[in-house]
Amino acid sequence: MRIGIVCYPTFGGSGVVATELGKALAKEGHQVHFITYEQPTRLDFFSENLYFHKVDFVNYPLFEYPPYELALASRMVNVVKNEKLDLLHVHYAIPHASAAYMARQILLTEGIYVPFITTLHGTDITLVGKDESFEPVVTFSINQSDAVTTVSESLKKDTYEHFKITNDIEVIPNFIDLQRFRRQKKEHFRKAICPHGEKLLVHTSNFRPVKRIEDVVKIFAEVRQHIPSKLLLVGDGPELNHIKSLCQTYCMMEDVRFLGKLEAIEEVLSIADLYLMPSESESFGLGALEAMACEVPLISSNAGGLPELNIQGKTGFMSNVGDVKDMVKNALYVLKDENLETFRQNALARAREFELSKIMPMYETIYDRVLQKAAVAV
Ligand code: GMT
Repeated sequence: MRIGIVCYPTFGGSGVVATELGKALAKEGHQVHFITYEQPTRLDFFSENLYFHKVDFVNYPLFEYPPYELALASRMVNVVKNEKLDLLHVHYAIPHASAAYMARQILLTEGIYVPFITTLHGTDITLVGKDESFEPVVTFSINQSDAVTTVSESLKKDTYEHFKITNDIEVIPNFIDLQRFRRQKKEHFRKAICPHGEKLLVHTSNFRPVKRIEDVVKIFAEVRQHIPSKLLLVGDGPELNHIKSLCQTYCMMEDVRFLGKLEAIEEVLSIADLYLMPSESESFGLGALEAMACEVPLISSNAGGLPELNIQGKTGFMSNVGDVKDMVKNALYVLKDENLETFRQNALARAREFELSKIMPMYETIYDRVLQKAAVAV
C-alpha cells in the first residue's frame, strides 16, 4: 500500500505513535509518505520505503496567522497525485482531519477518491477540540472520515460525549517496540545519579499543565523524607521554569535532575525504580507504557485511559487526580525492596500486551477495509 501519514513532527505522543507506526509499516513493505512541516523527530534513519514531504508555504504580510491548514491540504493533494497514494492516515484531529477532508474533496473533482483515517489522540478531544472555537469543524471532520480510531475506550467515550458523532469509532491502543524499550544494563549511569543506592523516580512529558508536574514534585518531596531517593525530570515545555523554582522552594535541587528533551529515553528508564504520571487527563499514557516496558512500575492518577493500562496493585497503583497523599503511600509501598521486583515483572508483562506486532495489524485491517469501500464507491 501507499500510505500518507500526517502528524505533528514533535516530541508529543501523537507524533511518536504516527512516526513509529509509519516506520513499522515501511518495514512490512508498505510505502509510507510523511506529510508535515518538519522531519518527524523519530524519523531518523534511511529506509527505501519511507518518504518525507515538507509542508512549505509563503507567508504574506497580510497574514497575521499563517493558514497552515490550507498549505497542508494543498500538499496532501499534490503528494496523493504525484505518489499515487492509496489513503491518508491523519493523527490528531486539529487541523489534520479537516485538511484531509478538504484534500479528499479537491481530489474528487479530478475523479480521485482518497480515503482518510483519523486517529484521535487525546487533547484534540478532551482539551482543545471541544472548545467552541473548533468544535463544529472537529465534529464535521470526524464524521466525514472514512474510519476513526481512538487510543483508548475512555477517549472513545469522551468523543461520543463531547461531539455529535455519527461515525463508528474503533479503539486501537498505543503500542511499544520491545526491542528498543527494554531494561538495559546501565549500572555506571545509575551509580552516577544514585551514588549511595538511592531509589530513582522518573517523570517524562512535554511539561504542560495537564501533566500536573507540581504533583510529581510534591510526591517526590514526601517520598524522600522516608526513603533516600532521586528524581529525574525529562522533557521540556511551558511548565519547566515553574517546576524548577518549585524544586528550589522545596530545597531539593541536589536530588532533582532536569534532563531536557532526550531521544534515548529508554536509557533513562532502564535505571528507574518508579514512574510518576499524576495527569489531570491522559487518553492512554504512552510515556507510562515506555516505562513499563523497561520494567518500571507506575504511580498514576486514574484519569482517562490510565485504568486501561495500569493494573491496580499489580503494575503499580492509581489514585484520584490530585490525591498526592495516596500516591505517596502507594509509592512507598512499591519501592519497598521486597515488593519492587514483583511490580517490575508485572509492569513488563503488561507492556508485552501492547507489543507493536500485536497492534499494527489492527491499523492494516482498517486500511484494507476503507480501500475496499473506496473501490466500490468510485
Ligand atoms: O501527552 C501529551 O500531551 C501529548 C499528546 C499528543 O497528542 O501529542 O499525547 C496524547 O497522545 C498520546 C499518544 O496517543 C497518548 O499516549 C497521551 O495519553 C495523550 N495525552 C493526553 O491525553 C494528555
